[in-house]
Amino acid sequence: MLNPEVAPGPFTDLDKFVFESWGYLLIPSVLTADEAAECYEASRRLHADRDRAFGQIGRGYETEPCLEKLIDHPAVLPKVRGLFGDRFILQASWNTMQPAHGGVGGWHQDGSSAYDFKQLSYPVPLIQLRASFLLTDQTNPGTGNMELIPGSHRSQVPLPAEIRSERGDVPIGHVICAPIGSVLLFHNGVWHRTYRHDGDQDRYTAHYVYSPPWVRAADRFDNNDEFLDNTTPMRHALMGAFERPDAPYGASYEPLPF
Ligand SMILES: O=C(O)CCC(=O)C(=O)O
Repeated sequence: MLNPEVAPGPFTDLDKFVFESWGYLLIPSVLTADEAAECYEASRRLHADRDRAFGQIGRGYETEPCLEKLIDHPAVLPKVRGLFGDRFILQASWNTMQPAHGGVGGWHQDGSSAYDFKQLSYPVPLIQLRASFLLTDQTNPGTGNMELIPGSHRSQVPLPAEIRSERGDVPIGHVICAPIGSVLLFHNGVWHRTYRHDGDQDRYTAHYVYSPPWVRAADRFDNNDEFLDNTTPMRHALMGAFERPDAPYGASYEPLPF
């Protein structure tokens, strides 16, 4: 299957071309099967108190060390830096559960329905760059894959309303097939949905969303002080926690401690 596969780590000129063309990259097998299994168990704990229905839980990094480690994973962070430069934040982290035998999700672009990113400019700017760690094997279609429409972040027209309301198929829909532990990195403007899941095991995916520093966090109103006190300098900085001496987000905004 044709996949925009790239190597972990440095963001190369070819990575940039692939990302600009399709709006996403796939880094295969970033986590070992054991690491992914540890994150899977952590995900189960996060979702333990809710119904077994599709749903997303934020801030898992505050209580689950294996999910905290993914915030600045060395296979992924250089790509985020390559796209955003030296100043960006973790805008949100969502841990998604799709129950066994779950159907397809609705097509959408990421952003804010309160003020759509496409009101800002064309093409839709890169405001939310998402790294999705696949915590289950998704080498075959029908395993709770993500489905993306390549290049759709540049489409001047929306996906037709009837396709969206019927959750219909699209001839250029790309069902991402990748082994456990792979990472999908994608632009907020790419139309995407959750693909169907025919398997017997609930599917969990750990999503990490990076943004310019002035974007408001979406998984928290405030940072958790205990987490900030105990985490690494890089993760502390990625939470957007810094002293604002005079002009917030001005020249005093320190680059990340790479
Ligand atoms: O199925 C998932 O894990 C992600 C769902 C989705 O499309 C989203 O969070 O925007």
